[in-house]
Amino acid sequence: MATISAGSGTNDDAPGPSDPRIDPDRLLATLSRFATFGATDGGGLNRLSLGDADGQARDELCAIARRRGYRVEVDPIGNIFITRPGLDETLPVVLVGSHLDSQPFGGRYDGAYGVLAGLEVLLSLDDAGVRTRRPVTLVDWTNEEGARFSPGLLGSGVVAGTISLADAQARTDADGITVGQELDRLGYRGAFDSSSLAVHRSFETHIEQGPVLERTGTDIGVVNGVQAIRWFDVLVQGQDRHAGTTAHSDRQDALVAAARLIDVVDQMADTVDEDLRATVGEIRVQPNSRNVIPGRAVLSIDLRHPDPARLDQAEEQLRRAAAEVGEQRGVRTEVHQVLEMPPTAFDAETTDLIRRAAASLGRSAMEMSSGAGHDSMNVASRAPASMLFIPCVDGLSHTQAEDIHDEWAVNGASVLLTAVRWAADEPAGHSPE
Ligand code: HGY
Ligand code: MN
Ligand code: MN
Repeated sequence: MATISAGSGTNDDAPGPSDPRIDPDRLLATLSRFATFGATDGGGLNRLSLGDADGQARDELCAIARRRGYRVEVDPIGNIFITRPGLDETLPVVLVGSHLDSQPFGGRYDGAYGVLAGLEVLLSLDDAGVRTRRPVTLVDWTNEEGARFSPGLLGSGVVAGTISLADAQARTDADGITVGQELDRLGYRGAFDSSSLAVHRSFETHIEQGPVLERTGTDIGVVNGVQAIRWFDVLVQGQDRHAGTTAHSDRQDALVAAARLIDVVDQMADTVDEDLRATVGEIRVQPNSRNVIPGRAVLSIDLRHPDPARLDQAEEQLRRAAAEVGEQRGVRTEVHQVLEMPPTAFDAETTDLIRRAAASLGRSAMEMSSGAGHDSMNVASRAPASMLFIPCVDGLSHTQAEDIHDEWAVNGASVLLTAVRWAADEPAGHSPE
């Protein structure tokens, strides 16, 4: 059980610092400012990883950090680590943060809230003149979403070792541009050795991206884990032919074959079980012309379930259906796995710190697991990690309609500040592992 020093970790002879508090106006103003980087007409964000808008957001974050005298380090996959020094720089850091990249027509808070609530924690410690025992490091993870460069969780995956740096830098977008080229273009191919970063505890703050907290009127989600994720690309190769001269019996129509597979994926909530989440989010058709029978189709598939055995079942059904459709429609099908994340159980002690921080501030809290994926899945493989959620309106996320209430934003940052301070002041000998 963590022993939490009530103090603030300052040296005894200095005048006592004031108790650090979140500055609500500053937090809300920062959220609004960052929502201008990649703002869409629909009130959301189009801030794809390593695009110009992501570059602007990254530059702004680093500029704020440098003005405050924090250490700014960038690793070779573009992850940004901003450190507020502690009394003892030899101790492992307390890590906060999330991601600044968004979905193509995503929301203003998915990821950005976690980065900017983490920034507000550092600024609040400054304002109160509090020097924590351990350094506190804020991270912006590269390409969490995987919308432009697949797979997602890319930057944290390199640090966790789930993908090599070379493979990650070589990933290409739909136009064949690589991650490495974009890192160079924006100036974010750094040299910091993030694999050597020693982390005492990690706290990621995020919107729930689901309806439970709002529906139950609960302030804080204390997240104990994340369900398993598996992504696939399915290639369907037929033959493009003239739409007017080719009898249906002579067709090898890749799009019709793909449509059969989309139906199979949609039925998996019945054929596997109702807790399975199976989605075909993307289809790329070639040549994509009205009067050409499509010769090629590529589907993106996202499968999630708390139990990996159920994902095995879903994967087996997908592979069997692809083979059968290939036979029936005279097309070649290939199923390629592009991401595999096992279910994650967060560190119990770190999770308990969040629970107790919420209680100390009189905030209601409930324990929950996450349906959405997060970089903390990768962090948890290297350090004691956990997450805290705030509600979002109607549980909406990955849409421009994503929204939060100001009070929710402030509650989450306040609980984060308390948990971070306690963790950062845990005795040097305390090793949560
Ligand atoms: O896909 C996810 O679960 C995350 O929101 N990127
Ligand atoms: Mn996110
Ligand atoms: Mn997301």
